[in-house]
Amino acid sequence: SQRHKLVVGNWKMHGSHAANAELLQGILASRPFAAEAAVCVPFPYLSEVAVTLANSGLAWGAQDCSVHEQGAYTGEVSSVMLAEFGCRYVIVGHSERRAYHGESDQLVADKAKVALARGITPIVCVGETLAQREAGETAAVVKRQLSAVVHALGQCIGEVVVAYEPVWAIGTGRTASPEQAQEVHALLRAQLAAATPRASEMKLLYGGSVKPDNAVTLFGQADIDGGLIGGAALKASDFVAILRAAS
Ligand code: G2H
Repeated sequence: SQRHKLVVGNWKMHGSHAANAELLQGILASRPFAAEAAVCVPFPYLSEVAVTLANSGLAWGAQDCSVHEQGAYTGEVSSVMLAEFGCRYVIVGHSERRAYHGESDQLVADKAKVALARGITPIVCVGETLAQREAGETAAVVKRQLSAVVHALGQCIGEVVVAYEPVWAIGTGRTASPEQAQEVHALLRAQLAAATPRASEMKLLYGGSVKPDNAVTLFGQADIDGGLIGGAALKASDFVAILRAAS
């Protein structure tokens, strides 16, 4: 496709001062990248990552944000704060947050809206569980999840990145086949096209056990514009190999 590929590392709750420095140096040593690249890191590391990656060509972001801008919300981090640390992206609605923190479609949509209002691109995650796939509900589930975001954002929907992450493929080593992923991406793109003329420019990422050896075929699909990478984003050589696959 004409769309420039995007590869985003989702570090989840991994890292340490020492490990982050080594990982980032390993990635930066392999510049320049043909694809656009970013890492979404745990909140406490945003400050050091912002310093290390300033003007590096590698963008950074967070893995969640509050739906509120400030106030008595103990433990929460706002998009206003993320903007102060130079975040270009924030992941919202990852299935781990939907499942372990009870995040609803509406909350995820509202988070995407507050992030965009602060100039941060939300990476909105959607995806079905294994039970939903087996019940033939995949299309309905992702449609419902995306629909909440479309309604919340209106024409601004064209500014988000969407990540399709089938829950059964996350961290399991079980990747969706390129055909299975493409099928859902095509549905998502069609749904977006009904909402915005910019749908054809929007980036739709695939996430769920993307590795160096499956990245090329996944990224070769017509509606897959890159990946959201978990486990393989923690090793510089793997992340760089995936970035190369996106070139
Ligand atoms: C899916 C993905 C990153 P992994 O959650 O968001 O993780 O590549 O480890 O399946």
